[in-house]
Amino acid sequence: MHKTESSKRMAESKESVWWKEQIIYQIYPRSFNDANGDGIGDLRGIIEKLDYLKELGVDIIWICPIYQSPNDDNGYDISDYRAIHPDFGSLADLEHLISGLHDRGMKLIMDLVVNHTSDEHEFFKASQSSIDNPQRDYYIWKEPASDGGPPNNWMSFFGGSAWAYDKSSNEYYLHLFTKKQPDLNWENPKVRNEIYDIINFWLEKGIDGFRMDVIPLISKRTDYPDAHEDSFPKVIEKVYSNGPKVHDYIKEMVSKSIAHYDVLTVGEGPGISKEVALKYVGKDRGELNLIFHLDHMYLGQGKDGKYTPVPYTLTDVKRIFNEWDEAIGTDGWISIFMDNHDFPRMISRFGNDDEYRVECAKLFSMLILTLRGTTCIYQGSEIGMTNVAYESMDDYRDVETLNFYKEQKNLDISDQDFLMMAREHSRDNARTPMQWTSGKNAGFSESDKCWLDVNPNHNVINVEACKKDPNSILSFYKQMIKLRKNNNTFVYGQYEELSKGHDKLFIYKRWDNKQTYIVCLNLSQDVIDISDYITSNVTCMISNYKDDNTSQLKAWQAKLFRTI
Ligand code: ISL
Ligand code: CA
Repeated sequence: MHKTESSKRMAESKESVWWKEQIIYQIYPRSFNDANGDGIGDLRGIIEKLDYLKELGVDIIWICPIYQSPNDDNGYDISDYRAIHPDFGSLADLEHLISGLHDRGMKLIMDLVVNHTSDEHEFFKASQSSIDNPQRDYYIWKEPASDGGPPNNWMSFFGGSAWAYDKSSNEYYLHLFTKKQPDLNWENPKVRNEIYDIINFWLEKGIDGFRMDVIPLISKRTDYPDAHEDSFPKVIEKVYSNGPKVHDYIKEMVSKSIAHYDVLTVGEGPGISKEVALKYVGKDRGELNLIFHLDHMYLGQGKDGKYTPVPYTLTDVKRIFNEWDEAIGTDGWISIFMDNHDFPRMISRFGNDDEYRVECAKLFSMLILTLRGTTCIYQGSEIGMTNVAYESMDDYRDVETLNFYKEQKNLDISDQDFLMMAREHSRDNARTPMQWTSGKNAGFSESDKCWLDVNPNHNVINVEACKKDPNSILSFYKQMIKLRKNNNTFVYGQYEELSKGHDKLFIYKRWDNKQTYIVCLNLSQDVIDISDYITSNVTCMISNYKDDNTSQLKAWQAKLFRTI
């Protein structure tokens, strides 16, 4: 072998790691599949669907928190990190799930929520019990401001002050999320060691990594400055996230736990801008493997977040993808996704979930499977699930929706308008039960009542119907997943948008020294000529329409070309 060739191979193999090439599938366990008929999805329910997931072609399953929790925020408020919530099953069920996945060559990553605990966690109970308790400084306690009010003007992600008053000690504790999610004090080395023990406990069970909830929030600016930014995402970025010790903490966490295992770490990155991202995921940083940045997800959030909306366009979405690709390239790594359990359904938000629902769902699958980064598919996207339009606020369960509803008067929104906004923005849009069949409860549960009502459109949108139709969204996902997995150009290849500035087209090139692909997406209902973009000899590999006229894109048409 030539020297150059062998060194090139070495470079390639150094570059190639499983978590770049594999595909993540996110499961919201309460809503995936209910095996025991109590109306709540569970681990046995997931186990029943492992062959479905294998057939889809995904590799890494991320499951949202399944630990013991009073469920103020559906498991993101943990009261015992080493116990499985009985709603979901037992530790034995989890072990069964791990082996079921491993037997199929798949992996499991769990949610690690360690910026905060539940207020029902033993640590917080001790901490709150008295100012002199040795665990008092496991959390962040502050004296009132001079007027007796909260120590500063920080707002919770879910509305209202981020400080809760504790009468018995006349102090406030910090909770960036709900009052029942007090923030841990990472300045305290004892807290950090407790957390590393928890991480090691789960790694020893043989899981394949973690999705780390709000990881850039763990280090606080300990002078607690007031926030003056003009949008909530900016407050997150400039005031809550990227605190002075965040990288020391992540490095320490990795060296004391993660580094001893071949596992994947995905940081959820609220407030991680493209300017600082490489500090978290840069190849040689010894921190995280990849992040979910939220720039495109936070589009449209104004002063207090999603319920004080500001306008944005699809050009902003493209710009964000472009800028992130440029900032990261192959120096670090990100995930590509367009929805999760915290945001509306991707086709309802960015596309057309009505007349062109099928075309749109296929188009967005092509988008998330051909950009540079590890694709993460949220459960239900593979069958084109949509937002739900509940009749009344009584049908909503999400604490964010309900808290902002309480705050609605301050936000100057009428009752009817709030319901309309909830239909557009509520996290429950993404949390309705998975639609397996057109039957009772969409085949999700035998129960008479599910924890959150199923979307009535399950009579049309469901897995069973997709399986019968060779042109279904599900079948398109399978083809796209196969295509990506057989062509590493989509993983490692370079990226460039060819349609910059166009407000309807998103056309880009992915290439390396072996192949060039051109992805053509029409993010509108107009028929658009694309002959200017397809200059060389090309062959169409897949399209979401039957016809193959290379010079035109129909409404929400998506075509993938290979140059020959
Ligand atoms: O949900 C959001 C906006 O509606 C986000 O701002 C979200 O709160 C943020 O990305 C953090 O999310 C994560 O931590 C939260 C939890 O509620 C979310 O479900 C989780 O993904 C607190 O643990
Ligand atoms: Ca159940």
